[in-house]
Amino acid sequence: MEKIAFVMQLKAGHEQEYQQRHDAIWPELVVELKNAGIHDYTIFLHPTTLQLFAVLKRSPSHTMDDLPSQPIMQKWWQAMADIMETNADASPIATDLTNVFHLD
Ligand code: RM4
Repeated sequence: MEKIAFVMQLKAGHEQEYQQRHDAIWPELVVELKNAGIHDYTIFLHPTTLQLFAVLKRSPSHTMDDLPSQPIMQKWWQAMADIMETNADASPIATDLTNVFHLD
């Protein structure tokens, strides 16, 4: 199981809205993410920079690379685009992080 982390960016003034939308995450999106081999997916919000720190585990046979072409993923990204910094296709701008330390 591989653990990866990346950072996204929330737009100012949308902290509560971001929380509420994830509290009500679509069950079909959860199924899609799990089917892609994702487990133990957490997003933390930085209180002042509004960076969204995401960390997740993925199975060796994960299909995360196919997620951007899945209709439910595209629909979620479209629905989130008003409160996140996004690319032209509405996917969130995400910067992959380098793992520099781990303690089991
Ligand atoms: C985030 C963002 C990510 C998605 C999670 C569930 O706000 O859209 O791409 O994986 O939600």
